[in-house]
Amino acid sequence: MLFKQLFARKSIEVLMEEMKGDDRLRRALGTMSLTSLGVGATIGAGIFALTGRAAAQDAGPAIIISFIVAGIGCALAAMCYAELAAMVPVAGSAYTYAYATLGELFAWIIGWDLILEYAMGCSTVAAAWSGHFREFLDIISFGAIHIPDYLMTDPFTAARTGSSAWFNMPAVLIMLIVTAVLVVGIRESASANNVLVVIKTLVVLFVICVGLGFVVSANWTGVPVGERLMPEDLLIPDEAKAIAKAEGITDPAQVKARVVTLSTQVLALARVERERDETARLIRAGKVSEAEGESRVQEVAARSEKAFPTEARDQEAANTILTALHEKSGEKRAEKWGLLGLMGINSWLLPIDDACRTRFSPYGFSGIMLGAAIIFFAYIGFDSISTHAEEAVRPQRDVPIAIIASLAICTILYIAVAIVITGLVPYPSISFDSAIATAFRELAEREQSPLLRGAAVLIAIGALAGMTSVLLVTFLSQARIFLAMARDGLLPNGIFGVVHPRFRTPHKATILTGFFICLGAAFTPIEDLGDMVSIGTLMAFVIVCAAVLILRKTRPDVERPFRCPAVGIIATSGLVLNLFMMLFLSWITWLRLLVWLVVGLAIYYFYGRHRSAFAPTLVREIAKPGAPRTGTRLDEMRPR
Ligand code: ALA
Repeated sequence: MLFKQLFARKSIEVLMEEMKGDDRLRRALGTMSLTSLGVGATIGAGIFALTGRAAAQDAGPAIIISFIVAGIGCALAAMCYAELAAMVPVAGSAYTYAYATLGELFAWIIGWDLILEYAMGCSTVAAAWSGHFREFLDIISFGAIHIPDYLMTDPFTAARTGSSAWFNMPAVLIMLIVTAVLVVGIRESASANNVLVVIKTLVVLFVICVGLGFVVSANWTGVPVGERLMPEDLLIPDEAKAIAKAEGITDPAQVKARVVTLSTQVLALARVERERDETARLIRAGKVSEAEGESRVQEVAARSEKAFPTEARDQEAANTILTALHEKSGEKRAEKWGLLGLMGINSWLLPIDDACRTRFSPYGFSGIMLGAAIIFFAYIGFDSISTHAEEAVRPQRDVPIAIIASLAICTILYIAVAIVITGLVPYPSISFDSAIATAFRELAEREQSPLLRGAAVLIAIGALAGMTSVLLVTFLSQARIFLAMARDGLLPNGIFGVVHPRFRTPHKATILTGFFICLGAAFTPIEDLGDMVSIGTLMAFVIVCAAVLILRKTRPDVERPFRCPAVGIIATSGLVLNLFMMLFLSWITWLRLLVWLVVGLAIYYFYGRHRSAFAPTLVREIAKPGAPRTGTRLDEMRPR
């Protein structure tokens, strides 16, 4: 019986029947509002914050290609989303599609997985919001207002850089505000969202237009490969801290200063060494002459020599750290290969990397793919339109158009921003936390230009507005999915299905979810959160592509107002490309995904399967004389 329930599918007819109830959401959103929702949920932390890290340490200027790759993965999935959203235009998104195609167990898995995309996505965006808030205060107060470091980040990130911290306070504050707004109700918030979307889109256009005037082409193709950041560089602060301790330094400020000095010196030495290794490889491969190789090494030495250690004590310390880095580099570099490293596939890909390593793509093919997997986060959100299908005026027409339009707008803007940011700043120096705002602030300082300073303020405001709208729409989408799951009995209806009598919002679910989002934002490193969100969403996209293929076979009869063109090619390529991007994420991210899914399955086993509308007890009740007809709304079948 259980087996039957696990694969029980909610028929499309039942889904459509459910749409007719009185308690459905009001249909008020047209194509423009839906597209605006999509853009609202998409442009945010990914482009304003995560792009910096991925460009600096994963892909280099080739992050531009990473954006194209991730954009293609999303476009393929978007076509599949569009077909399903037009066919099954009810709230719940991929969760509902999975219920209709793959059965209850998969529906639960995807619903649980979507929590990673939406709720954990909010934590990530809130953490990035915090970095921009500090940048904003810094610029407008000329450095006078400064939130202490220990209230700006989570303890784990602080520990990685040799300091300590309590929690990320601004991230918690913005989440508390967003939660309060959503509890009181922004059901009619389309216009507020439109305003935020206009602000952020204008700011992004402004960045592109103004930034293009200041790009230096040498930043795309002139930074020596030896200057790239390597995974083992992350170990430098810890090693430097250990040396400071061994030197008897105890005062935290002095430890920090020593860590900064040693880190700069070690990086300068490591760069020359890496350029030497790289040119030796190229000489062996016959790609450059000995003389050309030597001049490349000299070029890097000249760029770095200012930072070389001069005192004997510093030289000894730097050499100790360099030796430790050499010892651990193999292990750290393998980690970067993600699951591919664990499977040993990196040994095939390494030669490909070497062959296509240039100053434009210093991290090779794997860097481009890893960059794509990370900045994939920036594209997340266009699919949240499908969670609002129930509120669309003409869902079968508007939802597919809005999904494709918002993705197209974001893709074009992202590629342009990537071109600008990597042209403004040499990639190893791009800020990890607030790439665009910091680049403009530094530009303003260099050019001594009040106008550019004003531009930096504008960008910080645009980034804050942008991320706030992502938080609002994403959190709202999470509530929609919980609502759909509660309606089906897979989550407690008393919490996730109830609506506040006055505010008409799912207040209990919002407060509970807001609490967990705050915890995530306060105490978890932003890159770990971002990677979890990316892997969760990629998995959702893979399932959606699979669902379209399955449904074409099992239900060819159902009307499809939008048909994904060349479905065999598009859905299959979407499935493969998104799966391939997943493989580049670290094994620890995979492990976390696995743990997350196991916890989800346990909840389904102990709770959901007993409460679902397909639970055997309920099915028996339905079969009794006088019970509701099969095919009536599932809500009516469930005991109240
Ligand atoms: N795509 C959204 C962002 O970048 C989640 O903030």
